[in-house]
Amino acid sequence: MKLRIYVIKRKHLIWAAIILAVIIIAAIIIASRGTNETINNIGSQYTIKDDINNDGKIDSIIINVDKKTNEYNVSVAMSDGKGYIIEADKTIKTLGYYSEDWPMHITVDDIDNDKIKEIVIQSKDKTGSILGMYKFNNDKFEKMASGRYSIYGLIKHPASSNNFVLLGTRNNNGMNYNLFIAKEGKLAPVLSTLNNLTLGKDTIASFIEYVEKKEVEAFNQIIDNKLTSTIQSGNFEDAKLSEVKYNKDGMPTEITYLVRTSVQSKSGNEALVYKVRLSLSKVEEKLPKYTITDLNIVK
Ligand SMILES: [Ca+2]
Ligand SMILES: [Ca+2]
Repeated sequence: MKLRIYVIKRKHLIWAAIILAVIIIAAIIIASRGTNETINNIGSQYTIKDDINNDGKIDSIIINVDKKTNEYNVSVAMSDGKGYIIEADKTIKTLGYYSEDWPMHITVDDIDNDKIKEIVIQSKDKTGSILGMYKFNNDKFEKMASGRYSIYGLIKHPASSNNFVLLGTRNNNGMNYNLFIAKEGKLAPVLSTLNNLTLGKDTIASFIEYVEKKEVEAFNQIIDNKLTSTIQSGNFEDAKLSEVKYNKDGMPTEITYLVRTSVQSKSGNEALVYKVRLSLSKVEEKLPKYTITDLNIVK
């Protein structure tokens, strides 16, 4: 009798171990899928599912790469069966070219708060980074913004009913940030100085400089030293401001960026994406200063 009880218990243990293993494997699969969705990098063919036109039904953004030219084509299949092509900017003339170390990155955001979601495409052409922002309006996709921008961000500020949009470029002096107010499908430049919305521009510029191995001394002052070993030498591609947290005065206290870079490896160039968290460290002459307090490689 005692022996029988022992056998049943052992069976239970084996089953418990099997169930535990299945749960762990499922958790790993779910966790890795979650990371992929956050990054949304696109290979040679990819579909993004989202409700663009706010009819409660899921639509598909279909991304294809021309096998001969490596050029991207992006179209949208709405749930009602209608299809739409997203046209490239007439000056830039392309939505971008695929490469393994710098694939297209698509963000779906309701930029102007009208419940219809806009499509933001970050990519590269033969000159460098390009960005296109498209709005579904009057039964077609219209260009809301486009240009040689390398940073995109959607900012929902607690003191404003309209969203702000950040479009940044990189120049010899660091980063150049342009802020816009998004309203009724249009982006209007923010003319008044929004001192507290520097969004850690100088800190992120120093980070990029450090990735490309310049300005090392200045960089030490704006990063928690134990984080520098995470950084690999590479080339900056583009970035996205992914999250902003505010204090009660509307001052950003924590800003998170996804920064895409390319690193050299034996098998060629590879994409490396950093998640960089900046925290407010001090305010100097009303300007907030930020240090890097967390840094992870997410791909
Ligand atoms: Ca829909
Ligand atoms: Ca919208």
